[in-house]
Amino acid sequence: MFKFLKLSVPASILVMAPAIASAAENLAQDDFVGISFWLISMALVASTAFFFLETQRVSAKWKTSLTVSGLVTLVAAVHYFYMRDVWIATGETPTVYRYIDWLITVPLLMVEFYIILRAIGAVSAGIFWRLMIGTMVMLIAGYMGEAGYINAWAGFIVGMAGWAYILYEVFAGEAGKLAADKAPASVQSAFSTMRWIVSIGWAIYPLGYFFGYLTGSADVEMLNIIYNFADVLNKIAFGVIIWNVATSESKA
Ligand SMILES: *C/C=C(C)/C=C/C=C(C)/C=C/C1=C(C)CCCC1(C)C
Repeated sequence: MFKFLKLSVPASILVMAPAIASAAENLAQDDFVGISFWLISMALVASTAFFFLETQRVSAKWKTSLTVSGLVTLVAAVHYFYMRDVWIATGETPTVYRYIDWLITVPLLMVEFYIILRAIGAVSAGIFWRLMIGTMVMLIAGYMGEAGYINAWAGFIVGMAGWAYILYEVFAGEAGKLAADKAPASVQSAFSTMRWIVSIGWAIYPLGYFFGYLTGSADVEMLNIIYNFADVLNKIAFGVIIWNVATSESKA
């Protein structure tokens, strides 16, 4: 398994290299949105290599968590290559790629919550399904609203309800209680940072929806830069928090 990872990380980076190189010629010096897409795609590639390689350093029960963190940044890196190209070629917001990315990475981040809890003791499968249902309601409603299948406000309101349900589960529901009661101190602090990311960090996306689509007042450039840095926080920083607890718990 880890021999496979050792080989596959450099191999996957090599496979991505042509796509990385071809876009570089078209990137204008003053295209700061394009530059932010570029920077973040590279940061995501580097994070992926880092999380995968670090699985070798942590104890068995933490390996899955780090692997999932690496999958999140890997999936996002590939989407960022596409989004960067769309932006550079058209100057338009690559909405559909963002949603496809979210549809894969957000459930993986929810799986992460569940795995963290499982690493410290018995958890019910109900937690997993409730987090998953909240995620799906949030994203499907958001996409249907943005793509015009349903009323934009209806999509927003239903999506907000899905997010509220996730927040309820991680703060006050079974997941929240479990972490508060049973977890060692380092896991508790990681869990609490993770849930602040899910509330404050994730709030950036519905704000983008609100200002970008519902009221139409945001400018496209600002919106994309904000989304891009939100992804650094919610994907890379989220992974680093898990890496931190995984390495310190493995030493203990
Ligand atoms: C890595 C990507 C992440 C963490 C994306 C998260 C996306 C959201 C939290 C989106 C939330 C939305 C709502 C709460 C309301 C409806 C519109 C959405 C889908 C933008």
